[in-house]
Amino acid sequence: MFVDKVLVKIKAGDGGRGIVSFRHEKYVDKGGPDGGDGGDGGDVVAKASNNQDTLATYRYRKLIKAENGQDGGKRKKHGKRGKELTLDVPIGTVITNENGEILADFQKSGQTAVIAKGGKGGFGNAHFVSSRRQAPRIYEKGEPGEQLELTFELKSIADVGLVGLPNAGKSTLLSAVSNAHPEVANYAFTTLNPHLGVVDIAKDKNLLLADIPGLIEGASTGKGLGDEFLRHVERTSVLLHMIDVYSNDITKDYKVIKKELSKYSKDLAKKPQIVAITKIDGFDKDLLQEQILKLKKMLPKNCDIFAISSHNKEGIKELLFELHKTVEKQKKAIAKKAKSKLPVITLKESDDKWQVVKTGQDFVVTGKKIESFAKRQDFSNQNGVQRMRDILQKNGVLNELAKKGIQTEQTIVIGMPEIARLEY
Ligand SMILES: Nc1nc2c(ncn2[C@@H]2O[C@H](COP(=O)(O)OP(=O)(O)OP(=O)(O)O)[C@@H](O)[C@H]2O)c(=O)[nH]1
Ligand SMILES: [Mg+2]
Repeated sequence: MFVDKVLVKIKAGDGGRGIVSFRHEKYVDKGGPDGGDGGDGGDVVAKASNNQDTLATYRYRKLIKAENGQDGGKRKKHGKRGKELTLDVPIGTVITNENGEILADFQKSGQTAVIAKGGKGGFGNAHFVSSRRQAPRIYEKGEPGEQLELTFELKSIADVGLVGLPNAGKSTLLSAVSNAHPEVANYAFTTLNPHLGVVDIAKDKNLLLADIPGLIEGASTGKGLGDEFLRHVERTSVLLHMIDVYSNDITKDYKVIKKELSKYSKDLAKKPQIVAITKIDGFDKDLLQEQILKLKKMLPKNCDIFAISSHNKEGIKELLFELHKTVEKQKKAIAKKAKSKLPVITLKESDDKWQVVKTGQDFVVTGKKIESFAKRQDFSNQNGVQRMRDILQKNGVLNELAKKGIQTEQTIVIGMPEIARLEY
């Protein structure tokens, strides 16, 4: 089976906790604090690889986890950082989060993107020594690693997408030139699912063709089989637009498909296109020239027309040669533009920003930095509560709470969903 869309649960490693520890020295009753920091949790990284053709390996993996950071140790020993987990995905994979935001869009081998960030390790008590605080018992927990439900979608596995009206001869071409055996019949909508076929062009050179169901006028509004399967050719390098030579109105056939493509997406309509007039075996030569002329008037200057027959292989070699040339050119252009490290998605707001909202009796404080800090504190420990209070004070949150009318003993909730609560 050809798997092209999977939902994957990903968990980056948690940060290790910092510890509270004091030096043991022979003649000193209680030595200085020496609790080490926890190590950071491992990130989950996706990487485009030529060795993967499908997303099948992710189909049955319930939760993919990177390693946690280790806790800090005595004698200021820093916990080991969790190992990064790399997931190989095929080129053409697009990764989106729950909100449909694109985290990565892989276009060439070796590209990487961090898709879930590991949590920061917590500080151990050695970190909190100051002139006023000689023997701190303060420590931080590790921050949990990001846990996300992501969609991996393989959009471009084919080089060439075959498009056209039903019965135009798309599947027949695929079966004539590739290793695929799609169903062929003399009626509309023979093909119900996309098929892929590999065409050998030369040694180590091949073309991947995608045959999809035929489109009809109104496909974008659900007519016929709709246009949802166009996503299988969205990422191809070139579209081969196939038109039946026996058509009564060849320009209309062309326009219908063109319109449906642009209704699906402007980018798809702009993709390089080659036109093939099909089934020319046994068709009158003069009439064929007329059909070609009619079409030429419609097409942009640089768009080639090929007259082919899948039955007797006329024009096929030339067509495949041209398709291959166009695909190579497109791939080069795309690889040139692609960066090797994809940017990690940035939050729209700055990390320092926070808000206070009153909900019922509670005052809810949200903000990336404040929440991240709260996740590292141990609220069962008075020191953790005090540090949280200090940070709220330092960032002006306590002031804002006072302005919003908070009273003593009312509750401050950190995070939405709630991470912690403390009394004002
Ligand atoms: N004479 C002749 N007939 C052809 C040729 N190519 C396709 N046909 C015939 O045209 C009909 C439709 O072919 P298909 O390949 O199933 O067409 P399709 O575009 O895949 O159609 P859908 O899957 O319905 O969209 C079949 O009866 C084929 O035998 C050709 O080169 N010459
Ligand atoms: Mg077909």
